[in-house]
Order: sequence, then structure tokens, then C-alpha cells
Amino acid sequence: MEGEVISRSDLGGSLPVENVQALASMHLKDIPHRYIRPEVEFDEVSVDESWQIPVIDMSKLGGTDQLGHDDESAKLHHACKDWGFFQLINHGISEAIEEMKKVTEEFFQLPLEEKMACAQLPNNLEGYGQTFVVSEDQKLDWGDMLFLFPLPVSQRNMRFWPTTPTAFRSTLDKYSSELQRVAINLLRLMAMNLRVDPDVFLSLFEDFLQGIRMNYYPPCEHASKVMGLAPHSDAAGLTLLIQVNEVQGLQIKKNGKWVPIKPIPGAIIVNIGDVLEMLSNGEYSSIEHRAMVNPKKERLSIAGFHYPNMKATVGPLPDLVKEDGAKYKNVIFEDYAKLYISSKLDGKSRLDHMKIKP
Ligand SMILES: O=C(O)CCC(=O)C(=O)O
Repeated sequence: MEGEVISRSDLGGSLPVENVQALASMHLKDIPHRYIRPEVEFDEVSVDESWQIPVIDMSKLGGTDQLGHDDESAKLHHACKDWGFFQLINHGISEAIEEMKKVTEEFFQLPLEEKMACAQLPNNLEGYGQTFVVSEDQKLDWGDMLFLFPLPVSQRNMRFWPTTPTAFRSTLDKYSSELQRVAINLLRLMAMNLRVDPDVFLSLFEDFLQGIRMNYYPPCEHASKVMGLAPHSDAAGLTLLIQVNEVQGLQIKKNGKWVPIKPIPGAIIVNIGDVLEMLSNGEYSSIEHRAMVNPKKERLSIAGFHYPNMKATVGPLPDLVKEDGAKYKNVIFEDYAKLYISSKLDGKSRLDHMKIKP
């Protein structure tokens, strides 16, 4: 797998659509029908405030070659099995996070023409625009995003990296490597919890492809009728997300209900992606989630996706296939990524394609 070039342009892209921040600034009485999602009003949202994702303390998890505090490792294992989502505190990268939040806010505040210097090109995922728009009649998300592949460094396409604010590039450079360090530590600990060889597990992630998606959701007077980001699970192995401002909007699906996540200030929200669900033969769950919009305030978030090598074969690890057999097919990650990108966001439907029917 060494030296494989990740030809991101081969992965496909999205159809171009209107800039939502510009659309929102017009304060239209009625918003275009493509943004209206009738189903939102009927979805059940949990009002039980005590129902929250687990909190994991990284400082209690030990080093990279040993299991740390048994209780905290067990908590991590249960968070991955039962929730597929948790908040990570004491992760040690607070300074990089704060700096990244600042440049992200500054980027989205730029005039549209300046942001468009980083606009997506046809059939390319990276840049400023939108993703997962694959047909002209599909419903649209109430948000814009800037997506970049900061790692591996050799694969960076600086064409899409903002030069304003001036600190953007150096800040993302620092943030992406610190975030990757946290992701690798977590993956190693998860491998140990799953009782698989951490080196074998991590070798699937060789080259450590990382995507960073900066989301901007403008306020919407019809917030109860639109969605910032449609329900989906992530294709990645592991996603590490931060909220840029205090506006909530992330919801996860649990027992048929949408559970709003209350971010702990400074925490990283971690979630299991489809790849980890497949590798763990379903022991860990990739959870459906969505982003809702605020009627009055803009919302920003930054998702960091940690993918396996594009040429890696992803499927249940032999040690985790028990008597009931493999629950997922094997797939080359590049093929899964193409399938993921070429379809609209639709819950866990793409992962369902990988399931072996009993
Ligand atoms: O904005 C959020 O909280 C969720 C973002 C997300 O799910 C994504 O970028 O894939």
C-alpha cells in the first residue's frame, strides 16, 4: 500500500448549487422548496435531557502501548458499542482547537467573492461548496462547507486552501496533525479493547488520510422545516468533531429517536464511522446523525474524518468473526468511498449495501 496515490478527483464530486450563506442573507419570506423537508416536523426528538452520550477522559486512558485506567478503557469500549458517539475531554489539543475555530469563523465571514477563490471544481470533493448533491431534484441542505484533505501532507492540494485569513494554512497544518495524533491514540486503544493486534489494525490506516470539513449553517427563519446536514453515517474510520460556537444542532439517532447533543465546552465529539463498524464486525456502531439549524444564530462545526488507506480491504477482522460468521462483505475502501460520494446522504443506506444478509 506504500506510496499509493489517492486520486481524489477520481472519487467524484457534487453538482454545484446556490451558496446558502448568500441565500440566507436575502431574508426571503419563503425559502426555495428544495430546502423544505416535510419529514422534519414529524421526526421524534428526545426531550429527556439526562440522555446524553458518554464522556471519556483521555488523560485516564493511558499511553499508546498499554491500557490505561481499566474503568476508563471499559467506558470507552461501552461508548463505542452502545452509543457509537462520545465526548472526549482532557485531550491535550485545546490550543490548536481554539486557533482553528478562530480561522474558520474568519473564513466564513469573508465576502462571497473571496471565499469563492477556494470554490470546488467539477468532480472534485475539495474546496468551498456543498457535497452529496447528485441530482437536480434532490432536497438540499441548509449549509455551505469547506472540505480539505490536509493529510497526508504529500497529497495536499493547496489550490483549495484559503490564504485569508493569513493564519489559516499554518493553523490547519497544526490542527490536522494534532487531531490525527488523538485519532491514532484512540484507534490503538479501540484495537486493544477489541482484542485485535493494534499494529495490524493501524496498518489499515497507513498513510492516514484525513479530511477536514468546516460546516457553516446560516440561521433560517424556517429552521423547523430545513436541515443543515441530512441524516447520515460517516464513511470514515473515526470522526472527531468540534463545535465552533455555542449554537447546538447535532442530533444522533438512538432507539428510533433523535437525541440532541449538548457539547461540553472544549470537548471533542468522537464518532465511529462505517469502516470501524465493518472492521469490528458490527461490535462497534456507526451511528446516524444530522445537523439542525438555528432560527436566529449561525452555527459552525469542524469535522475531522480519519480514513483507511484507499487501497485497504475493509471487512470484518478475522479475530472478530465468531460462530455467527462475517456480517459484512469485504470492500476496497476506494470503492466504498466512491459509492458514498456518488449517492445522496440517506441514513445508513450505503453501509446496508455492505451487509451480508443472514
Ligand atoms: O455539524 C455537525 O454537528 C455535524 C457535521 C457532520 O456530521 C459532518 O460534517 O459530517
